[in-house]
Formats: sequence, C-alpha cells, structure tokens
Amino acid sequence: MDNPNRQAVDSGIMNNTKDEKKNKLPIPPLLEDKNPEEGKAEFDLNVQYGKKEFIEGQETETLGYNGDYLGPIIRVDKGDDVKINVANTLDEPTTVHWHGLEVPGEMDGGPHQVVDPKSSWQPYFTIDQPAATLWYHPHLLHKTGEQVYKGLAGLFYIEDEKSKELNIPKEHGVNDIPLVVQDKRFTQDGQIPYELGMRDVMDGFKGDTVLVNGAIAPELDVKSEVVRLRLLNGSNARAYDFNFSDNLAFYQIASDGGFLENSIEMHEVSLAPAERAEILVDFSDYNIGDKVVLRDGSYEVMTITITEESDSSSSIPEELVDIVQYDRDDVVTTRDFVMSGMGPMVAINGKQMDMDRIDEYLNLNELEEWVVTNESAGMGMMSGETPHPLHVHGVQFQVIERNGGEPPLNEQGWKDTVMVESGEEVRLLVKFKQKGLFMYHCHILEHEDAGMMGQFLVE
Ligand SMILES: [Cu+2]
Repeated sequence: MDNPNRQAVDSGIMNNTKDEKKNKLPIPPLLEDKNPEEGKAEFDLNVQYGKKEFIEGQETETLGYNGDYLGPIIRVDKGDDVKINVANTLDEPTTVHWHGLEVPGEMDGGPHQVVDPKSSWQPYFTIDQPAATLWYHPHLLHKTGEQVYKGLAGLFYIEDEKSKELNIPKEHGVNDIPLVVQDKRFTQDGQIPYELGMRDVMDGFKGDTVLVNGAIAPELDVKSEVVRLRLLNGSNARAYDFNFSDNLAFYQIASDGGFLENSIEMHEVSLAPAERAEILVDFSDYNIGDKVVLRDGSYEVMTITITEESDSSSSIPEELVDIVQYDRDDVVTTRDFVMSGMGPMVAINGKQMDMDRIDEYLNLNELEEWVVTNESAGMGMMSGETPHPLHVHGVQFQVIERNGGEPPLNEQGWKDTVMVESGEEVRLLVKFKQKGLFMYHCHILEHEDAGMMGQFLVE
C-alpha cells in the first residue's frame, strides 16, 4: 500500500506460483457476435458431447454448448435483432430454451421447438426488455433433467443504457463474475450418470458436490474493490442459501429479470433452481492475501482471495433503476395455479403435461393476477416438505404478495421463477407482450419431467 508498484509485482509472482497448484475458477467466455452491425447480433451454438476432468485423472462424459461442459455467455444489447444458429450434433433430440427472455412462443425453445439429431434451428428475435442476467438450457419433454445435468446450460446477458451507465463493475471475468452453481453426484470412476432413485423422483436429483462454472471448490482471485457476482442456480433440484464467511454483508442489485430499484444489504440470499441474483461484494477494506469463502449454509462453495490492490474507487450505488409497478386495479383476469402431488404424481391444477392440451388462454397486453399455491404438503403419508419453484415462460412478472404479506425486498423486482414452499400462497401480476404458446412449470427438473407443467396460449 505504501509502495503500490512493489505490491503489484509481489502479488503477480504470488499468482504465478499459486496458479499452478490451485483450482482456478473457470470463466465462461463471451460468445463471439458474428454480425458486427449496430443493432444486430448473430451467434453459433453447437450442442455437443464432451469429456471433462472434474476430478483429477478422471474423464467424465458430459454435454456442452461449443465445448465440453456448460456454454459460452451470449451477450446482447436491448433493441438488438438477434439470430442464433443452433446445431444439434447429438444422437438425440434437444431444444434450447431462452430462460427469462420475452420472445414469441415459436422462438421460446420449449418442448415444441425440437431440434432433431444432426439438425439445426435458427431462432430470431428482438430484445425488448431491460438489462438482466438470463440463461439458456434444454427443454425437451421428459428429458430436461438429464440434459441439463450432463452440462447443457449457459448464461445470457442483456445490457442496456442503464447497465452501462450505472457505477457497477463491468469487466467480464475480472470484477464482473458469472457463477453457475450446480450440484453433482460422482461415481467412483468420476462419471455423472443420471439415474433416478425413489428419493430423486420425490425431491428431485440432488448431488453431494457443488460445482461453480464446472469446477469443484474453485478459487477466485480479485482486487481489493467492489466485485459483482452474477449467481445462477443451475441445479436440477437443490436450493441454495448463499452467504459468506465472517457473515460478510453484500448488496443484491438484480433479481431474475433485471436490476432492483435499490441495492439491498443482505447477509444471505436464497436461490431456488433457475433463480438468479446479481450481488455486489465490497472487498476494498481487505488486505492482500485475505480470503473470503462463498458458502451454501455452512458448505464451502468457492474461495475468494484478495490478491491485488485496486486503483479504482468503486462504491455501492444505492439507487439503481425505476421499475414501473403494475397496478392491481388494472387486473382483468385472476387465475389459480395449485401445485400438488408428490413424486411421479406432481401436478398443476390436478393435471399433468399434455402436449396436445392447452390449459389456459390469455390475451396479449392484459394484466392478470396469478394465485400460486403449493398443496404438496399435508398428504399425511410423508413428512417431507415439497417446495416447487414455478417458472413462467415468455414473461417477467411482479410478485405482489407472499402468504398474505409483502414479499421480501429482493422479490420486488422482475422475476421469472418464484419459490413456493409447501403450504405457501404467492400472488403475481403478469402481462404478456409476446404471442404464442408458452409453458409454466415447476423448475425442479424431475418434477417438470414427471409432468408438472402446463401450456398457455397468448393471442
Ligand atoms: Cu416441483
């Protein structure tokens, strides 16, 4: 600190020696935009088989986009006309769903947009929603759980004037860090077979080892400055309670569909499968060599080491964006969504997914109130609780009530997935701006695959 130059040299040497030994956090690359024209973007996405060394000396059979495991980050600007060339090189069908994107039904990548083996699909759409951290993953009927588990998932960033103007970290992989958190169950020989036992059918497939960007207990080096972490719960069924060692405070700045109105000071953020949170962590008071651990409860997920002094003076902005709140008086239609049943019997409104049945008919641009309840508890025969995170395609909604009260502050922003615990009632205001056929479903992927999904048509 008294000699910044020497400090930088010293830590540089430290990095080099340490890098050989340690398990550095992999940073998914930004996918190359093939169309340099302003207002346009084009990407190639190949769905492929892979082999990945999660555990030293063991080669695991995986799936990936443009690589062995997970996928690159697709980054677009609001207003862009986007074209994506999806090539399925697998021997099995897949789909690519843009989770959180507001695009027409036929571009959504749900179970109807099957990409056959050795075939391609060219979805195109215009980005018409605020800056957000979204993601993409397969959505094949009855096969979503397996394909996501094997590695098919990637992040999708939208940037806009606001995200560029806000005084927040923006350097990809340096102080703007993507974190795809998943859990795996490795066999003795390092494989990740997707074989469901009774327990997995009931509660969803949960692993005993947590991975970040495909690495087990990785290490991230940062400067002593504010760092932005973009957290995605990319697990099939596990929910996380993220916190830091020393009960370090952090600030949530974005929920699923974009920035919150104000940054919220927190000590723990819970994420159900498919939920995202962008958080800012201030490391400016730390010394070189200090370590902070990102944890799930008390489980150590990732170690962050402060390795360098920062020359930037970053701060945590208090005010972020203005969110126009929907007015409940404008609600035209109210609908109930009752989630019930257990294991293979999980259902919504007493029904299981049928590709040939449309469950709900909606009008474009009409405000609706959705009353979502979880009645999976109280069956008497099992004492276990069954949470169901509900995801709605083609829209970002607003949570207005949780169990009759105001939702927590970090749920008072745009959401596309909402956790509904056993016995809970959550009320949402939703307005669809895109036409077509869309899905609503539980994002515990084993529940979704068992049929806990329905379809609605927006016209
Ligand atoms: Cu569920």
